[in-house]
Amino acid sequence: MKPTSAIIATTVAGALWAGTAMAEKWDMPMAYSATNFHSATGAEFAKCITIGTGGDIEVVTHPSGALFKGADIKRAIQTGQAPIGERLLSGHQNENPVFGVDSVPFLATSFEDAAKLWKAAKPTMEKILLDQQLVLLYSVPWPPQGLYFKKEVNSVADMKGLKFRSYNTATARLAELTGMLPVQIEAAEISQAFATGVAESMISSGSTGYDRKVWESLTHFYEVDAWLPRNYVMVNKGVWDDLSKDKQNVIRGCAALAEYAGAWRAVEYTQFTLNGLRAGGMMVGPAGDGLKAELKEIGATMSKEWLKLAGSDGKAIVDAFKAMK
Ligand code: PCA
Repeated sequence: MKPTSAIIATTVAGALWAGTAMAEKWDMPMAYSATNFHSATGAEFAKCITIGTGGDIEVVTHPSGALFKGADIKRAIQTGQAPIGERLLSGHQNENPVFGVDSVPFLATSFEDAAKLWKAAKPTMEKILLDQQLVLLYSVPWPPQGLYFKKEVNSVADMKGLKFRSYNTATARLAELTGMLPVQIEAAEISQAFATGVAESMISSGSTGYDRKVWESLTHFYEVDAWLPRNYVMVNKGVWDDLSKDKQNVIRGCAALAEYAGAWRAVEYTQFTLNGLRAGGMMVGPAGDGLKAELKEIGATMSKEWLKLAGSDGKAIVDAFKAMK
């Protein structure tokens, strides 16, 4: 480069830099498909921050596990590889059983109860996450969890030996207790897992089955309403502490809106996606009484196991939740 063009290039770069000196880009990894209601809520949350900070913080969402896979998102934020992101809360149940409070079978089985359980659990979750250098921003439930199969199932005996896609410790344990073979697979990868026979059954919401078009491989969805797990959005504590109070307030405001909008969408999405499964040719309906009774028994075993593992923190959350009912 000739000296004059080098000077011009430096000056132009300097001018651009001065114009955007305050702007920061925050990449926000998310694990679920772009069309999913959690991802839609996250995209609006991102826009709210960008608008609310006058463009000083531009949040860019990366759904479908495109930037980090679901299982890697929390660590990426803790280590500062990404400033902000969303993950399934109970995905960390293996680190601390308390994270799995929303996946205790038949503890909270409606949107209303799931909201109460979250209210009871939130202060403890905030504290645990803060100790891990993470600030909790908002959390949104998934619709109730039901069972997917590629055949009619009327009892636990019918489930024996099936390859079962799990997404956390509770779902893997459910597989063990029903004689199925658990294989942990991220939602982003389940269409392929079902198509290739790596998995042939799962517990999830109608939403995830709809997002991943599982009617291409599966035939039955039994509404069990076993639990309503939650996603949550977290920000790295160092990044958070470096923000001005004004910016923190904007982000808190956007988070409160997102939590409200996300919870509303979750309810709307429930019937919409169950109808979508039907339109795809699947049988969608409640589990039979016999199967339900067997699942309740397995749920009781899992609840006992969870309470033992989650200790006094777990018990305090469950007691606080029961007091709200
Ligand atoms: N969908 C997510 C978690 C719970 C749900 O409904 C999944 O299956 O991975």
